[in-house]
Amino acid sequence: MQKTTIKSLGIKLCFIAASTWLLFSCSEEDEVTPVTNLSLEATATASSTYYGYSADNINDGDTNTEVGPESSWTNSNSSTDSGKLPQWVMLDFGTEKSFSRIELYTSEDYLIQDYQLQYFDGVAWQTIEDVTDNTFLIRSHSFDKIISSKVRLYGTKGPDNQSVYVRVNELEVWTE
Ligand SMILES: [Ca+2]
Repeated sequence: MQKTTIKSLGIKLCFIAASTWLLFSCSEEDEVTPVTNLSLEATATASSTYYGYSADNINDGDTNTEVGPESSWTNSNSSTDSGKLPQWVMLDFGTEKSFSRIELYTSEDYLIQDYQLQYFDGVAWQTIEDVTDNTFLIRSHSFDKIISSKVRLYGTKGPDNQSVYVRVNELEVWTE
């Protein structure tokens, strides 16, 4: 799902009636805030990662939903303590950002089922959305504006055919 980015216009707009050359409006336009996917400038890390997979796949701008190490992140081997659910994958913006929509792309035929989207309030993680029994390959989450420097997906259940692995192919965090 490609979103259009509106370029910021910091220019003075003047409208001139061509027929009379009469200036009837000349005003400073409020700066247009571009709708931005903050994820692309964020750093991605995870609580654990399966061999060959990468947290970097969740914010590389590629919304391919194919299953596999080339396209997604998943937690490490579930037979080890470090790979057991819950597991998380996080985006760190570096500074506080304002956002109100998150788009999740998971893996075809291996949909993440149960997860929370969370933000860091400076002290603790707070839940934005608590999703159970997800059946969407691509799922949109809209909410009241949040200001935070970090967002994470906290995964608690993968697909029925591999419930111990939670898979994320892309996590977009939009300013609006
Ligand atoms: Ca990706």
